Amino acid sequence: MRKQILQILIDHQGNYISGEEISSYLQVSRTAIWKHIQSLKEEGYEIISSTGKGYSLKGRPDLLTPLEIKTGLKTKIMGQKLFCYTSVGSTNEIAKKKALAGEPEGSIVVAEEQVEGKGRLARWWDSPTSGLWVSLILRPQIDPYQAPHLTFVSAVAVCQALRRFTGLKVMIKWPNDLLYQGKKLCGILTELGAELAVVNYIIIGIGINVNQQVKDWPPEIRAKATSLAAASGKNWRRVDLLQVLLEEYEQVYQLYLMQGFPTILSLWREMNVTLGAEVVVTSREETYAGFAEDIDDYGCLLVRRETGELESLIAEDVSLQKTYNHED
Ligand code: BT5
Repeated sequence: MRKQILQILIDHQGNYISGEEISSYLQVSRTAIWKHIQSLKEEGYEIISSTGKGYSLKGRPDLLTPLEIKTGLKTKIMGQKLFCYTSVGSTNEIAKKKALAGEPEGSIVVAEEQVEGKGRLARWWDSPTSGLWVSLILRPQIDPYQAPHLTFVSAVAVCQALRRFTGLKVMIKWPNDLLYQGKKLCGILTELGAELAVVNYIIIGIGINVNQQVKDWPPEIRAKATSLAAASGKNWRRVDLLQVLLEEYEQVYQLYLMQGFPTILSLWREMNVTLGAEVVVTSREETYAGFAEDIDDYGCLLVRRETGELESLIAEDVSLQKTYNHED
């Protein structure tokens, strides 16, 4: 009921709508409408009530609540079931438990902050309340060796969402980073729950720096991280970004399921900064320079060493020799 009332107020934003009209749309009493309006106000919605005119919505909180996320969400599966928290260790850890408990594909876990946000290879992820930290549960019918494809699906979907939402020319760096002008704006963590031949679930953790300011960064990442606010000079509503993200994700994921990896890879090629670049590769054993030639069918990066051998990389760290300005 509150979602329907909120939707009506949003549809009439800038104008007033009377309690009588709302109650006749929804077939409930005006007193019931009044009570729902009071509880919306308590949640942070700015609603003006004027005698003779009715109600007018002046402002919505940027809170990651089910009501805010679902109102106006245009997806069929992504985010249709959601778990929202104020503070968690890691949304990926919660999503894993939900997946094991049988929650369906498209369920999401989102939190205002993470106190133990995770990066790849047991690294940390700084996750204060000004960012967007979300994990998606997927259950694709693919073989476990194809799971890295989902990192490509995710990078393309998030890149498209960020470009559509902000107009900024965000780029992808293999395997899991989204950059703006060479600085990290978003990281993706893909985790697989599988038996030898069957994928049970895949968790896609997406961390987007939204409204953090440069001074907010821990010193070790200050020079290499950025946020949408730092890049654009203004703050962004995380709820609206999440809705765009879920819509783009659903569309790119469907494309993958119907047309396979080659279609996603060709989209990825248009948005990436790694292929064709001189790179430095850091693996567990060594660090070496090379040239990033191509991506294979499994999503591995093919790097030609200066000595001529071709290496196939799965999850090593690759840094670009030069910082390219992709606004040019
Ligand atoms: C990643 O790892 O980039 C994957 C990050 C995934 C985060 C999401 S948030 C929702 C979900 N729940 C989780 O617990 N995780 C996922 P990696 O490529 O390993 O990068 C980690 C490195 O990036 C760290 O070692 C730092 O150097 C740097 N870093 C940490 N926090 C950052 C931030 N907020 N922005 C930019 N760089 C950061």
